[in-house]
Amino acid sequence: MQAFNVDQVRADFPILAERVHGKPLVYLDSANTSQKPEAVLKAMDDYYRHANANIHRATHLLSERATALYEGSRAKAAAFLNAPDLRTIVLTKGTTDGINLVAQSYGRSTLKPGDEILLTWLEHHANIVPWQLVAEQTGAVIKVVPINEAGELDLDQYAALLSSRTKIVAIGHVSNALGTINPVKVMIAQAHATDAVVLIDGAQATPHLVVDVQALDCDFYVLSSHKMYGPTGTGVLYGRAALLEAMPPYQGGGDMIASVTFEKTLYNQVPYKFEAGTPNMAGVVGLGAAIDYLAGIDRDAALAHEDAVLDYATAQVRQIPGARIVGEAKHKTGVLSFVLDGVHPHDAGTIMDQQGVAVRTGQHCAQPVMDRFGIPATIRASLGIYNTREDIDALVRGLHKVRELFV
Ligand code: 7TS
Repeated sequence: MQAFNVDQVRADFPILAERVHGKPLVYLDSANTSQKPEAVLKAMDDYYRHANANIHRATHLLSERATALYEGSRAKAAAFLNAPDLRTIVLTKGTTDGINLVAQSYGRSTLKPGDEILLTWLEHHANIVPWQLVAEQTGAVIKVVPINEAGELDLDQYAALLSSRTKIVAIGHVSNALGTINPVKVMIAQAHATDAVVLIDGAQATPHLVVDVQALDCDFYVLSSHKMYGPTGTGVLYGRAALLEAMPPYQGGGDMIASVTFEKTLYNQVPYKFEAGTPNMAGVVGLGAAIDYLAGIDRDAALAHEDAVLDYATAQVRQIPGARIVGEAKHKTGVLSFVLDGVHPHDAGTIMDQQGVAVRTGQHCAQPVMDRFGIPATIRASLGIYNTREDIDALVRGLHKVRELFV
């Protein structure tokens, strides 16, 4: 493993050399989707050049290669999350897919009218809407843990909302809109004390934090490859083996069956029971390469670097007249959300783009968070391992330009 060197890391990401509108690209939208290192691009290209065939089926060499690569990525994902065994790793399309799987398979088969699903005000829509769908289908009721002015969960309210009626608790590990890191380990233990099953939405956590599902003791953990330097269209659902074994299939089709007759179909063992149809094999190979890439860097040092850039960004943006930071939790990572008095975030985004600075503006698929703070949208700068203080200086120059034009 190499010491963390941001210049070296930047050189691994070819797109960072791109120019946009004639300016060097300053990419501050990694919470939306991260950029991909050469190693990921190469692994996917190599897959199509040397191994492409359908997995688990044919007896020819290419199919064996494809299957070995696909299953190899499952093993890498298990190691990445410190999952106890390969049966607990379901390869999905991403976080949204993983949450819908759990809601429709586990939730729909176990929830009864009046049962409660506990969410938080910080959730991304992907960790709200699937639960609303299953609540409508089963008569379960959704409860929501409030947040304070800093954008932190109210843990007293969390404890008060947990009861014997609570069957599922679904919590984001890190908020995509504010960057708040939630104390999920203690929250999981509290939920287990009332026998609730806990799903952690790790979409914004795995790009930054080292995650150990056994240490967390969660029941389900979901992530998206594309936010952690892998390709789009792939992700991971970790599930406790006993739960996955007992859950009905989510989708039916090829590869998830043991035998099919018109009278009765027997399902394949986990995790294959949940992987119907031809999966995104090249994407899964890319996910494996992204995990290898992260394994090759000192992640503690990478996080320290990202946090130092976030602290710098916070201090710099605070000095801009009329700027107000939204979300000032004690424990944060990766995200700086703010508003500028007198400027609509979308206008700011457009002016920033013309200067080569890519930020996201809007409600970030977390409308309840915006509603909580009484604002329609924020400007969000989100960080990856490749961002630098120079990127933040460009952000700040861009924001001064925005103020010149609008204020
Ligand atoms: N959960 C969280 C916490 C997220 O941040 C996102 C995507 C999702 C779930 C959904 O992930 P997907 O890969 O299935 O789409 N978040 C964002 C964002 O912050 N900006 O764009 C997408």
